[in-house]
Amino acid sequence: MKKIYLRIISAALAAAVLLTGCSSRDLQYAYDDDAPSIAETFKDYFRVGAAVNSWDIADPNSNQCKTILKQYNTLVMENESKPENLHPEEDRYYFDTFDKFVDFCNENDIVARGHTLIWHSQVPGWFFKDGNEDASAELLLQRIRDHVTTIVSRYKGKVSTWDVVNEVIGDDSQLRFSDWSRIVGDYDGDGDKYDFIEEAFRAAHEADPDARLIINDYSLESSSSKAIRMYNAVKQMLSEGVPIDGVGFQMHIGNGIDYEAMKENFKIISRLREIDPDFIIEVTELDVNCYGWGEEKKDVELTKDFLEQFSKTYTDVFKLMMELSDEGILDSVVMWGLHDGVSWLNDGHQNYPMLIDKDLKLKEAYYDVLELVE
Ligand code: 9MR
Repeated sequence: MKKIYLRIISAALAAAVLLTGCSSRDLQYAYDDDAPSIAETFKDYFRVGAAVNSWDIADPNSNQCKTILKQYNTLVMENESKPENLHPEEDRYYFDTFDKFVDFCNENDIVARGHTLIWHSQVPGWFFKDGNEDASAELLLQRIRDHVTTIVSRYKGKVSTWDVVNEVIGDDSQLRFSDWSRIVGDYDGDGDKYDFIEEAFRAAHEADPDARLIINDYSLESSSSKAIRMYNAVKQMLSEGVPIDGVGFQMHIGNGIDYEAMKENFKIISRLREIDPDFIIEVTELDVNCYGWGEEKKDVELTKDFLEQFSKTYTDVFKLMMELSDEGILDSVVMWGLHDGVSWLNDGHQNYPMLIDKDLKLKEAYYDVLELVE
């Protein structure tokens, strides 16, 4: 009789698994003492980190903070170290929040990343103005130098990697037309308009010669024309002695990717090693959007097929990143958010882009990714 009951129970469980797409795995909370750690698992390949906010690390006893300490060995601030937050007015820097973040990282052996020194978004308008007029190229270059020097030298030896410039290549794969490129233009007359970028990298390198300096952008993994444009721009700047150490692939990807195309696009940027043998790639903002870009958003159903695809997307990406690590070109991977509940991709519709769900529970895909490591 007991046996029959057991059979009925296990058949019911199997049916539930089929219907819900959940396996019989016992999913743990990311902060559980006996939960695995993604950073620890991948330690021979690359660091693994997340974008966080000051409130996530404010209370060491919170589940968020325990998750961070358990799961990650590199961190970046999602918004609080951007120009509008660090340098809202010309004569006023606001360092408190970032100081605390950097101290938290340093005290806990976590590699701190700085995001971002120069960007066309989340930047205060004063940079580009001189009274009611546009600032001159000279004035803007001077402001770039002051801004970068002040920030990078304050965190010398404490912030090991900076996204010096962010998203300078546009969707059309041309240098983005922004106030930075418009005003500074081809200041040195050498035929390119990378001058604002060059000034930022040079100032950052002078302020902290040991800091890793990254040029960060999106869609590099999916758009070969953008990857080629990035390759050409960096090649040109390296030939002029601009101290760029690596390219950051943001990797805001969709659920389902063209693996071969992604691999080819990484290869394009890897070829910068022919110019600088130490050139590196970082993955800086990884997440998997459950909705296609521009697609009408109906609440996603977490069907078995959907979850399998989600897991495959993540495992494919991690597989490729492990190969890149084996080639010695990638050593840092950062996820853009701590868990599903706080992702920037929740814009009115619940999204499920991370490996940790909104209750801080580890997802099936998380375990699948960890299984890639023997
Ligand atoms: O996640 C960030 C979100 O909270 C902000 O509202 C947004 C403002 O532009 O920036 C988001 O972070 C972006 C990052 O700084 C650069 N790459 C794209 C990220 C997602 O938009």
